[in-house]
Amino acid sequence: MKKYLLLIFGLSLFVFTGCKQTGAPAVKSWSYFFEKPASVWEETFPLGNGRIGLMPDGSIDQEKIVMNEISMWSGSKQDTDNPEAYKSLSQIRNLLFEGKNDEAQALMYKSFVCKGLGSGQGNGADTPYGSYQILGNLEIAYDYPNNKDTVSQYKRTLNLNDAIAATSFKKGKVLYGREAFTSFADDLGVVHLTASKAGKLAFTIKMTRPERYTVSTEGNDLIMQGELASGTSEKGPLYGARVRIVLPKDGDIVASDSSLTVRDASEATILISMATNYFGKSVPSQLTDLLSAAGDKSFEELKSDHIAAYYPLFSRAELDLGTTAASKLPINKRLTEFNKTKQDQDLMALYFQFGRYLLISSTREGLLPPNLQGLWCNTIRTPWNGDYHLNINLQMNLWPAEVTNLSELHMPLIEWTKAQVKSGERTARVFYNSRGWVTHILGNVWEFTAPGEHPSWGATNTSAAWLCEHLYHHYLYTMDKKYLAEVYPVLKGASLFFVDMLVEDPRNGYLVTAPTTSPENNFRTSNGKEVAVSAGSTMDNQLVRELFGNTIEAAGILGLDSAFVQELTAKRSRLMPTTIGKDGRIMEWLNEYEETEITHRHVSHLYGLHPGNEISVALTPELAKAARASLEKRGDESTGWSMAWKVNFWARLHDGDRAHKLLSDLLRPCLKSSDEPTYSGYGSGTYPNLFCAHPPFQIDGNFGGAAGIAEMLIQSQTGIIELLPALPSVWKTGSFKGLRVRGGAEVAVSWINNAVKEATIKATVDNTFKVKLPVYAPKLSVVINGQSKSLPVSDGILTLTLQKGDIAVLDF
Ligand code: FUC
Repeated sequence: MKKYLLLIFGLSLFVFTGCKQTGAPAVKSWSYFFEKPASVWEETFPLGNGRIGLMPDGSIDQEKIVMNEISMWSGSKQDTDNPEAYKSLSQIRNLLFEGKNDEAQALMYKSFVCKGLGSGQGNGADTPYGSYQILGNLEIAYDYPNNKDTVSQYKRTLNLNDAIAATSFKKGKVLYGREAFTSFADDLGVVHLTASKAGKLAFTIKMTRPERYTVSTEGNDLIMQGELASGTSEKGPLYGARVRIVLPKDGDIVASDSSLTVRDASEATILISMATNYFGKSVPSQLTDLLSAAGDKSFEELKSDHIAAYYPLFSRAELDLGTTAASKLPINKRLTEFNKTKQDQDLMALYFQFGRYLLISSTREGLLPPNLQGLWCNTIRTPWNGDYHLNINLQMNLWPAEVTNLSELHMPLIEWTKAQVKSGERTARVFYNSRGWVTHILGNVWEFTAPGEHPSWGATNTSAAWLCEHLYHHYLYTMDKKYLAEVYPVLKGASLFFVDMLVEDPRNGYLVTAPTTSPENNFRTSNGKEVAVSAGSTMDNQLVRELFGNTIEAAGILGLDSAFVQELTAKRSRLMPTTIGKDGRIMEWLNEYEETEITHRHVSHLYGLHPGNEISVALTPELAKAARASLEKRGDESTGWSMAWKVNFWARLHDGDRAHKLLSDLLRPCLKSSDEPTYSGYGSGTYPNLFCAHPPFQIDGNFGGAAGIAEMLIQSQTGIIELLPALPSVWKTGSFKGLRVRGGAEVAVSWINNAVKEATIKATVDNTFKVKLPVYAPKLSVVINGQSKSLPVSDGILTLTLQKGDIAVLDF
């Protein structure tokens, strides 16, 4: 009997901890799979540890594993500040104020662009702007006892709980297994190969890349080295990879000049180290140091250390929307099925966890933020240089960071922002004769802050304001005053730029940004010309209002700069408020221009609805109604990231069913047929490996979609915690845990028949929290740290004062 009880206890411990001794709460098993090898790159699995990435394709005979490294950038630092630009600034402004936007834009094309080629129209790999690019391919040619034997039981799975990709199949009578991961503990790529029968594993490995590399061998190590283009006559960035094969049981390794061959083995572990000199360290020594640091660890040790380092991050948040039979389908079929029936809500929960998985895998403290493709690319000329686009894309990548409980993964973006300040100060001075710092739409790892080469999209100059929203956002979730004091100078510098740069528009007396755009939309002037450049745009007003507001608030918290606060307050009151046009929509510009592309993907003038916070259903119902009208006119159909943004917009408008509809659109299979994929993709939506399709693959939609799901479940931007603010009717019963709110708390909620059943709020700092009570739940009981409490409720809002670590359970 005793033994039996012990067994039950042991089993429940196993279930509770998810079998891992990490102390983190267990999440259910999250994975997806294919029943065939990848036929295009967008069917391979992304593995990454924030620095290095692997994408195995699971081929039976010739496997290709794409290798990535987050700092694998060509290019170099350059002076892009054009000293001639400022000379034409006042003329550009005068033309704008005279309504001659087309002439102003033409003058800008001549004079108000960066020095040099800029981003090279997205083809900057060989220029100083540079491009994020593939590190290389690890190619594995397998040799089977009988290559003609048939293959059966093929399965390839990406397990999100372990961050491991596994492939298994039978060839003849031998069962072959492969596991791959990018270790969070040892910072190495690890590929483990097994054969069920002794000595039946044989293969040859090589490394290749489209250009600029040499390969050699040294003992059992295969080495790739190279130099990327700097775009100048100076030396370019250096990179390398070193691959070592370990045979723990049997078999031989034979090295040629450029390959390693394994014969007669039962098991092999391939260790892959990758590095660049971007952070100032020698490539060869990083490569060997990483391999030596892993020492003689067995594969089992490498694997358990990796899981122990990764799982605590992944398991911080959980979402359960129930499962259906469709959950058991291979992912390509699952996507197709979902597109037909819209039944598989669990696919949306998987998309949420996949978004968190991608963030954990593509950025790491001390390194770089996720780029346009996160960490994963398979070419030299990555679309848009795989850079940091700052008129939404980079920012969207970090939307899930705070709310889905990965706050420290916000730091690489915050550090990257700080790193732009020096260059941005020079750009502010040279182009605008302003103090403070500015950056425009383009961003890379070389501190490019000047306007882009095409003013129609390159003139946007409120990107620093948008980045600063992230700096303040991190404070609102952590309430960390020491951190706030560190970033305050960055907010102040961004504000200072606008203090100097804002100019009075004589037509209406408002202070406006000029020249500017509303990314990247065009409008028709009264003389019928199509232009992008304007004086003032709604997004700029919203961003500057928010930046000034946050800077004022931060200065108040830190007790600093009272005179500057007064100046900001005065200027803030002279910005044009978000205004409703005659057609009932939010105006996108200062004037009611007619936009040339009514369904344009950017919905910049709704920045104040999301991620900003000046349009809300509760506080500004008229503006919320106008925002809805704007969205209706823009339509749902768009690029991947735009549909993801719209999930967030509809969530903020508290329309769960419409948010769900947009999420369903985002999950639409984007290839013509999942069995006959075309490489470049077909439309916007989702690739078979769950990557978001702009098209092409762009990771922002994955992150925006995951954040949108969180936004449907919890909101706190108005200072009040709203539980299930945009719950779609089809998410009838479910639960989440580990989502975070502003003010510093973690929230778990379960609901039944679309009504909150129980909510748990755990304070991560001492604070007072306001919770909006659902109107349909009058029988509230509140228990704090196990003790029943009777607390004040006023206007349907419950006030909870908690100390760090306190747990309040609200039972509805
Ligand atoms: C912006 C968007 C495009 C694309 C590019 C990387 O310019 O307008 O759609 O996402 O960034």
